[in-house]
This record gives sequence, structure tokens and C-alpha cells, in this order.
Amino acid sequence: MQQILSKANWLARSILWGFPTPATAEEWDFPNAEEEGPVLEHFQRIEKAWNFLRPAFASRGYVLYEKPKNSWDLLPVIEPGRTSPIQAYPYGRRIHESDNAKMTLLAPRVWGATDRLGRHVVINSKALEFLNSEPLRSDPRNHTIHVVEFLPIYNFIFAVMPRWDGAFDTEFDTVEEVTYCAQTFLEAFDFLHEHRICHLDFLAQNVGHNVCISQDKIDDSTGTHRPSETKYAVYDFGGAIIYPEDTPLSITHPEWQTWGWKLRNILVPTEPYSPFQFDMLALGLVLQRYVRHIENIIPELGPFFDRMTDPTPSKNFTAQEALAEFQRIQSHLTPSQLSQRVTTRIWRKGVASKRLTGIEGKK
Ligand SMILES: *[C@@H]1O[C@H](CO)[C@@H](O)[C@H](O)[C@H]1NC(C)=O
Ligand SMILES: CC(=O)N[C@H]1CO[C@H](CO)[C@@H](O)[C@@H]1O
Repeated sequence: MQQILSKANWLARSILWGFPTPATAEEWDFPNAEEEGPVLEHFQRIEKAWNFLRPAFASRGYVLYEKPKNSWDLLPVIEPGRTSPIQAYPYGRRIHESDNAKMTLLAPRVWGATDRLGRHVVINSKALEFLNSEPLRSDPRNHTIHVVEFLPIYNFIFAVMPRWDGAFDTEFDTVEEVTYCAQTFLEAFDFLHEHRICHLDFLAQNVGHNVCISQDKIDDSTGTHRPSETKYAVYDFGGAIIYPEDTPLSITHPEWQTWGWKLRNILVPTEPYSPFQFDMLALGLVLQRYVRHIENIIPELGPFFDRMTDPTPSKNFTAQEALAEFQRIQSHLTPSQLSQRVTTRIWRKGVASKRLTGIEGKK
């Protein structure tokens, strides 16, 4: 199991397994996410590919999580007698004692694993070299997931990243926690767009914070967003476009119709659209959902999000403008506003829903 397989061995094994690994990086992705049949089939194929690659990861010190039959869960393989390691940055904070850090299978390209010390990581079949090279790496606004190492295996380069669970999976306790999170993501896009990197698929499931929580415990978890110990990161750059640095932000893209408009309930524009503005719309919609519910405490969030989520091209907000406007709003907040406990969770169609957990923590 531990020996590194030779090229010939790989080929023999691949024939035996019926050529399970996708031929190109793109083929790891969903064929068409809107039909259920092909998606299930695709996941089965991808599961086989990950299992096929399991010994290769093991030989490099990573034990892939296992997927129980007929389930969308991924479970860490628990080695008897091993105690939970302390997970220091860049690894996610361990919120619960038990080692059963259950994960949900969300994207075919991403699989959980534990490293030699038992720390939780995720392995992505699409690498992010461009974000992990200097000077981008050391910019304070580089809120992109840190790559621990790149593993060339078989025909691919896999990126190993610390496992950081969803940024919005757990509830926020104070106004400051909510605004700190929003500011971080606005900064992240200011940074990406300054370097003319478009994400093009910003969704709540593509952002994390530095905690590792079993999916069973998510609904009871609070206290994971304290600004002093929380970092946020954008991940999943599988659909990103990188333009030359002198490209105007108003540039349009001929394939604008293929972006996730429907998914976000926006009418597909009839004219070519700027990918940078699409990013800002996508960011605005996610942040509006998780931030605007405190509009009763910060009324200026209303007009801010109305503008951010307006798809009209002339109403554009660049990332830099949006960040500056948000920072202006933040600068007027008093310490008592910032420390105010939030009692709401989500903003949807003008209504702020109540949080699920009690204000002090547990249900
Ligand atoms: C924003 O809209 C204005 C007015 O239509 C236009 O001049 C400008 O180029 C646009 N900027 C971006 C970044 O799209
Ligand atoms: C979120 C993140 O990975 N930030 C990194 C930005 O770059 C500096 C310097 O390389 C790192 O220390 C941070 O961890």
C-alpha cells in the first residue's frame, strides 16, 4: 500500500479499474448540474477515481476520507489510539472533541483527507498555482485558501489545502463579527480584481473560515466567528478567468450567457456583460443574505446592498468602490453597535429570519 507505484503499475491498475480517472482537469466537474441522473453517475465515476488514487495519496502521507454507500457524507478514517492533534493556522480550529469530523461531498473535485499528524485537509484536483505565487501570496488581502503543497500524481497536480468549513455554516454572534466577515470578502475581491482575476462562481459554498466542524454539529455551533481568531477564504477557482493586468474592468465576455444567472435568480442580460461586474453581483447577493439582516442596526446596509445587487451595467460598483463604501459605513459604527448581539441569521426578500441558536450559545 505504501510504495509509490511505478508508471507501468499505474497503467496496469488503471486498465483493471476501467480507466477511472478523468482525462482532463475539466472532466472532474459536473457535466450539467441541472439534471439529476448525470450528476449521480458523475459522482459515482468520481468516487471511483478518488478510490483509485487512494494508495498514491497514502504513499504521500494523506489518508483520504471514506464515503459510506448511499450517502453524501465523507468520513475521516479514524486510526485507533490516535488523539486529536492541535490544529494551528493554517489548519482549521477543531471545534469538537470527537474525531468524527464528518464532511459533506459537495464538489467532485474536492475530497477530505487527514495528513500524517491527523490534521484535516482537503485535496483539490484543480491547482491554484497563480494565487500561491509571490507577490500575490503575501498581500494582506489574499483571502484565498492557503495551499499546503502541490502533489503531482498520475496525470494531475493536486493541491492540498487545510480543511476550512463553510464561512456561513455557523451563526454569527455580534454585529462586529458580521461586518468583519463582509469586509474580508469585499477585500478579497478588491485584491482579485486588482490583479484582474475573476472568480465567476462566488457562492456561499465556495467560502470557508478556519474551523473544522463535523457536519452533525453545525446547527449548534456558535462562537466560531470571533474576529481575533477567524480567517476567511475564498476557494474553488475552477471557473476563474485571469486577464492581463491592464484590462479595463468594464471588459465584456462573449460567453456571459453561460454564467450562473439562473442559479442566482437574475434574468440573463441581453448584451455582453463584464465578468468583474458579475463577480460583484454574485458577491453582493451572498453578502446581502448573510449581512443585510442587521439592517435594523445599520440602516445604511439597505442602499449599499440595493446597489451591489443591481445588475444594470450603469449601476456598477467596482470591488474597490464597494470596499471603500463599506469601510465608510463601518467607520461610523460605535463600539456599542459593534458589540451588539445579533438575533437574526439570514435576509431573504426583505425579511430577516431569527437565529436558530440561543444568543449565548447552545439551543
Ligand atoms: C460603470 O458604468 C459607467 C456608466 O455607464 C461606465 O462609464 C463605466 O465604464 C462602468 N464601469 C465598469 C467597471 O463597468
Ligand atoms: C489567507 C491566507 O492564506 N493568507 C496568507 C497571505 O500571505 C501571507 C504571507 O505569505 C500568509 O502569512 C497568510 O497566511
